[in-house]
Amino acid sequence: MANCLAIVKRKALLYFAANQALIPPLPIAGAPMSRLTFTRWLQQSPVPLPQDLIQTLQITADCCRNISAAIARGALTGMLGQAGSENIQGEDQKKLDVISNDMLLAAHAQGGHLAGMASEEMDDPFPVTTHENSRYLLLFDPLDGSSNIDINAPVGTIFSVLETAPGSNTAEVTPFLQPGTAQVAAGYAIYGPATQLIITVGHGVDAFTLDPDSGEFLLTTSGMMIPEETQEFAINMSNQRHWEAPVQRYVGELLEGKTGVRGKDFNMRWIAAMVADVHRILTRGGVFLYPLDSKTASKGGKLRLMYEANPMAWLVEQAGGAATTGRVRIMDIAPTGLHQRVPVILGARAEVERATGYHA
Ligand code: AFP
Repeated sequence: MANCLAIVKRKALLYFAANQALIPPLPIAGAPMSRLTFTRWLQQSPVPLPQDLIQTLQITADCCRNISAAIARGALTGMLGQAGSENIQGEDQKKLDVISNDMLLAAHAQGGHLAGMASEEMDDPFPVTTHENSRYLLLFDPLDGSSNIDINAPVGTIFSVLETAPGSNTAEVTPFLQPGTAQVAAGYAIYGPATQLIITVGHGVDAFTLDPDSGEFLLTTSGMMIPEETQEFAINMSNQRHWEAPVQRYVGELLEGKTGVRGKDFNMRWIAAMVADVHRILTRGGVFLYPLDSKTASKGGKLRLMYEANPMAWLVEQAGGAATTGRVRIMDIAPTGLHQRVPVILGARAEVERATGYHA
C-alpha cells in the first residue's frame, strides 16, 4: 500500500514538473504598499534642492536601475568576466565595470546638467560642456566590488556630488579636489537580492528599494541610524601580518572575546565589496576597517578617497557613526589627487573612536 502511494506521488510530481508552465504563478505576498517614490522624495526635500541637483540624482538613480538589470542578465548576455583592460589603478577591468561606467557617462553627458564627471575607471576627468552654467560634479565608482560579479555576490555603485563655480575648467583635476565636507549629495546603489539606493543630501540617510514591477525606487527606510554599540567587525584578516601596531591591538582585543578586555564576543563578516559591508553597518551596525598596511602604505591605503571613502564617510556620519583614517577624520582630508587612496575605519562611533584612539 505504502509502495502504491509512493508511485502515485511520484507520478503526480512528474506530471507537475512536465506541466510547470500550466501552473499559475503564486501571488506575490506583500505587494508594494503605497510608498514615496525617489522622484517625489527629491522634490519634497526639507531644504529644497536645486533643479540641476535633482536631475543629477534622478539620472544617477535611473542609471543604477539599468546597471542592476545589466548585472542580472550578465551570465545570459556573456557580460561576465574580464574586459582585457586595466584602469588607472593598474587593476583588471571587468566587462561590467566598463559598461556601468559608460552608462553613467552617456546618461549624464546627455542630461546636460553637470559640469563634469570623474570615475575610478578613467584616468582623467570627463568634462561636460553642454551648459555654461552647470556647476555640479559627479564622482563615482561605477561597480564597486566587481570581483564579486562572477560569483553572483553583491556589488554596488558609489557616488559623490560636489559643486564648482560655473565655467570652471572641468577637464582639469583642480575643481574636483574638494574635501568630503564639501559634498552636496552622496550615496550608493547595492545590487543584492534586492536593488537598493541609499542616499544623503545632508538631512540623514534614507533607503529606497527598487520595485521590479514599476521600475521605481520606493522609500523603505527613513533616517537610518548606526547603533553605538556593536559586536560585529569587518576586516580582511589575511592582511593581519601587514597591519600597524594600533590595528593589531584593536583587532586582537576583539578576537579575545568575553575573556579579554572587551568582555564580549565579536563576530566577523567580510563581503569584499565596500558597498555591501557599509550597507550591513548602516542596517544593523558594526565597524569596517581597511587600515594602512605595509602592502598599500606606498599608495596611501587601499580605498579611494574621492569616490569611495568620502561618500561612505558622509553617509556613516549622517547615520550617527564616525569615519577616520585612524589618524584624521576622512571628510577633513584636503585631497591632492583624483585617485588618491586612504586608510578607512568607519561605522559605530564608539568603535571608530577606540581604534582611532589607539593610533594617537
Ligand atoms: P574592486 O571594486 O576593485 O573589486 O575592489 C573592491 C574594494 O575596493 C572594496 O570595495 C573592498 O572593501 C575591497 O576592495 C576588498 O579588498 P580585498 O581584496 O582586500 O578583500
